[in-house]
Amino acid sequence: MKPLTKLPAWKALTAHHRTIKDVTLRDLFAKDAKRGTRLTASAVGLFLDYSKNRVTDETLKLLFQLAKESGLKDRIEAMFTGKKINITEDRAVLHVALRAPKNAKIMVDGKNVVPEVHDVLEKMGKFANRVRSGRWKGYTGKRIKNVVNIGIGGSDLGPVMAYEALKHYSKRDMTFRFVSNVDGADFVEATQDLDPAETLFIVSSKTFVTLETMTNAESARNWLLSGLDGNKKAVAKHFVAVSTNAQKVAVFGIDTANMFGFWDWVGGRYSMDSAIGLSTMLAVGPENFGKMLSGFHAMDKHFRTAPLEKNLPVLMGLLSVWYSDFFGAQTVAVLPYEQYLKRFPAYLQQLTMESNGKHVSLDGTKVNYETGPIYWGEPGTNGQHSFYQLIHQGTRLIPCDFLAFAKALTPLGRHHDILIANVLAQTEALAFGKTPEQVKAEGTPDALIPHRVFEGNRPSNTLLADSLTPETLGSLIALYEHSVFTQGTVWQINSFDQWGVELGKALAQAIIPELESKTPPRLKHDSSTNALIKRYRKMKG
Ligand code: G6Q
Repeated sequence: MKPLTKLPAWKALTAHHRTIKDVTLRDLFAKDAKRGTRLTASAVGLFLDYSKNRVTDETLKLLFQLAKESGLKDRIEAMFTGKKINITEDRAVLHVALRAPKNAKIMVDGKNVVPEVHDVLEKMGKFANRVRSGRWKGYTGKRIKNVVNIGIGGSDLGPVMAYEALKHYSKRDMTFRFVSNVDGADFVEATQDLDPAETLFIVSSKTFVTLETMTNAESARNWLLSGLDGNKKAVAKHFVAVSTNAQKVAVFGIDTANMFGFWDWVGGRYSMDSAIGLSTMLAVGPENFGKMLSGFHAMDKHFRTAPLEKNLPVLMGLLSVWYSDFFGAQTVAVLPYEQYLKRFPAYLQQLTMESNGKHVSLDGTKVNYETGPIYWGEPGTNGQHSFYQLIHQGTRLIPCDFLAFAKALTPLGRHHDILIANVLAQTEALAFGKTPEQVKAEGTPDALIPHRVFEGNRPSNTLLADSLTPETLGSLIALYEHSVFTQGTVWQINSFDQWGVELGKALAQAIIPELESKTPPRLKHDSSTNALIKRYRKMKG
């Protein structure tokens, strides 16, 4: 594979950018009355309007050409057929197998992995039904009313996002909490009003060695035992595990009969529809969980089979490359106009930035172009009253993804029309702005005109779906997963490892004993770290 910047399409895009960088969306729309309906695509219930992007037909042609020259179709096939595309960890990347139908066949090392996936789903379903119906009893015979998921990173962000997103479908007489941070406040606040006799902990950890999760799991066990007269037998009734490491699970004291497994070909941030989603299933039931998986699968099929020009993840991924590498955009804002998606931007931050925050290409050479942009966002309309100012009138270009649903899950008077009017108004204002002439015509004093001008030409995507169902949620997440894949493929990076989180972990392990030691430790860090350690030791007393 040629380096990215040597590909003909890249060179052509560089030249093309010079001709288009000053073209405005106002002009593009004025010249093409059909632009707003033409530059759209839809699949599996998601409608994408990408007309308010700074692209022409030529731009799109070149971006598709770039995808072709990057071997995107082959890479997609390599992922879906279980090739070990995570080359730094020598692993297949098969989150798509987690939502494949029972009769599908996906081979890893000569073995079809789909039956195992469905075995685990079935086991999860039986367990979820027992807990939800009250047949699974706690140690004292009380039914389980509270579920606390303990996990971090990929073992937390997906579950908490999905719980919030699907709360409308959840069992309201049960309480769900999520503990991730090693900051004790997280555990204490999550459990302070819970009765141990009615509480089930799910310890979710692929490796079962993660410092934060194991520290929280220990505290959970102590909390449970001190609330249940210290009888260790209680652990089996109040703890289950989601892990790939049966040995460590057994050492912790959890009956491996109550362990739900997954596989090394599921990356943490791609694991929410594996057993890591057990808390989601407990909340919304196996049937809704299945519907969510079918939504994921529908998008998988679309990504694998649709032509590039109509392929939603490809379109969104290529647009992100266009802004990151040619317009120098540093970030992408994701703005859901749906309160239930309040944790969606946080979830996407891990998915996108852990996947594509890489500085070397697959062959280990340092890249000479920008890779993964910073993803961020908050639900609308709240963001409008805080950071949108900078998007509208700041000096930076911030491409935005607006997400909206035609039907509210909780209709309330005029709320939904008002909400949707706002999302449409924002995309319109960003694209077309307000000229000095328009501002003047409103009677604005001359001195104030520059302050009240909106330059416009701020690009956005609008994603519209019918309503936030489990299926739609699945499709939406898969859309972003595959957009990330498209971007990573163009950038020739490995989107599936995360070595960048290792160094800090290792250094923390060295510092813990230095903070805890009774006698002053011999410190060998830099002068800043040494001084901070000394200061902390003194301050904590
Ligand atoms: C995700 C990462 C990371 C991981 C956590 C938790 O892709 O691998 O966020 O999910 O570090 O790991 P464990 O599940 O092993 O505890």
